[in-house]
Amino acid sequence: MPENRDPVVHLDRQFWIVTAVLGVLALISIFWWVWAPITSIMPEAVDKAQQIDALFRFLAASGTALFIFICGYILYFSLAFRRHAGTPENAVGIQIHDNNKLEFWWTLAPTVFVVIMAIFSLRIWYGIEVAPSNTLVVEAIGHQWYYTFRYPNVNGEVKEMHLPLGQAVTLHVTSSDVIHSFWIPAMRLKADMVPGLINTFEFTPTRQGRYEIICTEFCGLNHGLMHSGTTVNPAYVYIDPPARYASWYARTEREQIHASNAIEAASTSELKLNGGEPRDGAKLFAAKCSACHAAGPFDQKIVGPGLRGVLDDPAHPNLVDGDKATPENVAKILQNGFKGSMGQMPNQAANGLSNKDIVNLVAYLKTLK
Ligand code: HEC
Ligand SMILES: [Cu+2]
Repeated sequence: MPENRDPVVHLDRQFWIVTAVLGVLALISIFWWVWAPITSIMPEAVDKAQQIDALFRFLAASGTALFIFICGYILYFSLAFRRHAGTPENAVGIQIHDNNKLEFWWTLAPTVFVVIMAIFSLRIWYGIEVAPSNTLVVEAIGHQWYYTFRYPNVNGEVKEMHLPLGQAVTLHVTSSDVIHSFWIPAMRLKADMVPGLINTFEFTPTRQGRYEIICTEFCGLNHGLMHSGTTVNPAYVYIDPPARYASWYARTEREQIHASNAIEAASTSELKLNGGEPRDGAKLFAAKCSACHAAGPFDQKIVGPGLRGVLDDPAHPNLVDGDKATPENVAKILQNGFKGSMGQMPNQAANGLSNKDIVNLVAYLKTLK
């Protein structure tokens, strides 16, 4: 038996025929993915949906083509080089050592492919995550087991989500209790709703209509209700032509102001502010305030100003309503809300706060120095 001599392996005609067949199958799969009627199953309601579908087509096409080649060759080689009858059981197969040319190409090709994939994905991700200015800022908040939405200058939370066609939207997503997940299939956008954390999307609605919202994270017994298909809390996003959106917005702003006035009168009683528990306040802050307020400096604005030093900042001796920054006056803002140049600070009822909650929150805000 000749030793230490590289055997010459010829790829015969059969191999090239198999390769050609696999190539044709791969091409068919690529054409299928380029053509696949995704939008007849799920419409593309925002600009990002088109980009995400393009990425999906690219990934699915390249994945399927690779799958066909890899599985095809595994099958072919295991048949072509199987042990033939008559070969001794302990026979040793052909020993192949380095092949620099082959190794060079099988390193380079996947590297280039992965880099292309990364650039393609990152560009889309960047567009989803990074805010251009002058967008409509909407917040979606998960609850057990429904969603509410906040709009600039609208008091409290509303139950329906309306968006104007063609206007850029910044959507902040958070939760008031447990982790939910916010998914609008027609937008191809999904994010966890986490108490105390805000996930953000940027997109522009491009297609009018009513689209379903689905909670995709098991969030308790009635998780299944957080789906448009249910009759209890049907959750939809409506993409309206600008004029219809404007009239919905105007009506909602009016209705919400009315609702909160009624509650405001009931809650303007004086509070005793001593005995607050900062740790309870911190928890409340994470759950109910952090969607709009950072625990950072005043200029670190989310919807409202950052609240570090709200009671202890020589640069801001007064609160946004012009009153002195005292615990009593902060409590007053928490009770009554305040509408100023930045937007609407919701009142006690809209934020779902008990009097004790306010006392704890003020105690917590005092610790933010
Ligand atoms: C929907 C968003 C939103 C939520 C939720 C919210 N705030 Fe505000 N808050 C605002 C806005 C907007 C302002 C500023 C109003 C203005 O001046 O235009 C504000 C102002 C304030 C101020 C006055 C700050 C200053 O420097 O004068 C305090 C204090 C405050 N909020 C505390 C809270 C606390 C505590 C919570 C949680 C219970 C909370 N806010 C929840 C939007 C919000
Ligand atoms: Cu949920």
